[in-house]
Amino acid sequence: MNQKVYFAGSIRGGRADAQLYHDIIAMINETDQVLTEHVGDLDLAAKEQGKKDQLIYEKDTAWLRECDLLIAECTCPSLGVGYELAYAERYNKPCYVFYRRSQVQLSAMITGDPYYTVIPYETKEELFGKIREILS
Ligand code: 6IA
Repeated sequence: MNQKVYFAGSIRGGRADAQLYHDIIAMINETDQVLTEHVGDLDLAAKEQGKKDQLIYEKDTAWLRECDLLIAECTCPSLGVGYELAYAERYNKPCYVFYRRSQVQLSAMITGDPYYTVIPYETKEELFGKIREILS
């Protein structure tokens, strides 16, 4: 309850799962607080224009230091999400990494690092059930 959650999902890596990110964020926000709501913004491409990358980096790394835990959806590969995972490990933040096993073979740099809790799933119901367990 009321934990600060850093939700990580692909932005420039591709937006195929944007609706899923949106739904995950809404679900987490029912009980806890997502710091990174923009990841689920369905109109992000238009808003991204003109945003300074350095400001994005500074804001996101501040949130990474502030969060209680990180939840990442990694089916769509993203350099930024990989960076965020390494950054969160440096600050000893618990990290839960989700991906759809049938669609992607996750990088060995994530699955090979015992620090991360890697959770494969197939259905949205399964994913939501596991996130609820983590938050409870
Ligand atoms: O390499 P990627 O762009 O796929 O990296 C995605 C990850 O980096 C996400 O988990 C975000 O936390 C972070 N990230 C990437 N771009 C942005 C961003 N752009 N704003 C905040 N975090 C970002 C501006 C969007 C805004 C104007 C709505």
